[in-house]
Order: sequence, then C-alpha cells, then structure tokens
Amino acid sequence: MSADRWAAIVAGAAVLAFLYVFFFGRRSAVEAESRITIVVDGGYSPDLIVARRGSPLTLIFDRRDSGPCTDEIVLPDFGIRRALPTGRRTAITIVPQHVGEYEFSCGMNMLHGRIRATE
Ligand SMILES: [Cu+2]
Repeated sequence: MSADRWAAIVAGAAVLAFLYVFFFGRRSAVEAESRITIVVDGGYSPDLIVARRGSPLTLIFDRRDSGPCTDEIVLPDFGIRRALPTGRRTAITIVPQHVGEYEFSCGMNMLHGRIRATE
C-alpha cells in the first residue's frame, strides 16, 4: 500500500476517534427519564439532567461525601431546600412546568447542576 493511502487511513481513523470523543466522551447529560440518580461527591454527577416539561421528575441524590458543602441541596425554582445525609439516597420529585433550565446547588450556592426541560 502506498504512503498516501496509509496517510488517508490514519487521517480517517483520527477523524473517527475525534467524532467519537466529541459526541460521547464528555457527555454528562442524561436523557429524559422520570427517575435519575445523581451522585453527590464533591459535586453532582451528572450535573445536567434532561427532563420533559410537565412530567414529574424524581431526582435521587446519592450522597457519598461528608464535607459540609454538599449537606444541603437547593432547588430555588421549586422552593426546595433539603438535607442530604451522607450515605443515604434522598429523593426529590419536581415537575418542571416550562421549557428551559432550572438550577440546583448546594446550600452555599457553590456547587451547581442544571435540569433542562424540553417539550
Ligand atoms: Cu457548598
């Protein structure tokens, strides 16, 4: 095989690898589901949740760390402030009424996540 052909194959493989990483590698959003577990461990994972407008969404906060920062969760748009005991799963159900993004944060407004409501 010629050097040009090899170069084309290598370039093609590089493009495929890039596309794979671009579309799948860094994605932390989770598609619309009615229940989603969010691991709380120095941050929120995933930190972007895709929901459906008008449908109940249950967020299950699985708190693993014990730092003071994450011991409360706040969803200001829903008027919710809830304690998250370490080693427990705390379920919070909301209904996003409008298309758009809703923030959630720790009690000190330092760590953040988003709920994106779509049609
Ligand atoms: Cu905090």
